[in-house]
Amino acid sequence: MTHELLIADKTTSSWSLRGWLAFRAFDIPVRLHTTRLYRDGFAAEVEAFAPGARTVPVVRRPTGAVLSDSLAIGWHLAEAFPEKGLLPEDPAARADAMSLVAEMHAGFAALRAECPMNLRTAWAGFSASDAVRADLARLELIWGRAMAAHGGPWLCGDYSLADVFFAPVATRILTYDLPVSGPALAYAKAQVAHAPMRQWRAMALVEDPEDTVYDMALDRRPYPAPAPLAARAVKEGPSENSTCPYSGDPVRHFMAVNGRVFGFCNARCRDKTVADPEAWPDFMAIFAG
Ligand SMILES: N[C@@H](CCC(=O)N[C@@H](CS)C(=O)NCC(=O)O)C(=O)O
Repeated sequence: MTHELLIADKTTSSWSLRGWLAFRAFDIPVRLHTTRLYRDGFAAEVEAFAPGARTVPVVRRPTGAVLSDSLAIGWHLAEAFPEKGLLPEDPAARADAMSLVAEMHAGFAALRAECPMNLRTAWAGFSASDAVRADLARLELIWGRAMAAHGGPWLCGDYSLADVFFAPVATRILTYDLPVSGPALAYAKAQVAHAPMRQWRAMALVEDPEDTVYDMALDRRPYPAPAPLAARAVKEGPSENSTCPYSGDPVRHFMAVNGRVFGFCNARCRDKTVADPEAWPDFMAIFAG
């Protein structure tokens, strides 16, 4: 029996990202369902998945009970899987992580409204309003305090729910080139280089259609993440591996990287790996082997 999670567009749905990271970053099994924002049928699909829910992410527990908000999902998983480390064990770090999560969930309205998440691109020449600058000043204060108190490398020591909730804020700092100090910039860079974040973006690039909803009237810059290994889909093998690195099933779809060919059981697994091979530890294990 597995939790089921309904999310929307990976490129732009920052709350979906938080819901997914709360499972993925802590290796908690989940069955994923996807809908699309701003389309006829969104409300009906959410309602069909979980009666009474109105937004994504939404979780259906194995018992059938519903969690219809990212904060509730985070608290529930921390409680249901105490061994997974969603919240630090140290009481002081745990209290700080809970405060950071709650403040992110309730606040930073200007930053969220004026800098929508878009993982396909970065923008040149964005000018931060006074309200966004005030949000950034608050971020710097609470991030700096938490890291100084708990020693890093993440906000409250090891990666925790606090980092989950600030992941889409970190991408905005980089994609809008927001004015922050060195430590906040370094934290934002660590967030976009984190493997689960890279996995989410790789899936966004291959699964989401281009969408103009959050386009800005600004020039585009390349997305500021580590450059992926150059890989491409190829029609045929043979491949070095006979079974898929993810499912263990026989390979039928192929990818070339560094002059070598690897196989996958389906095109979706192949394509998400083409988008960013190093994001996927199971693939990298055979690549390095
Ligand atoms: N407080 C909610 C916010 C969720 C939310 O606003 N999700 C957006 C997508 S990122 C949504 O479902 N929007 C659709 C709508 O508001 O109709 C949470 O933390 O989960």
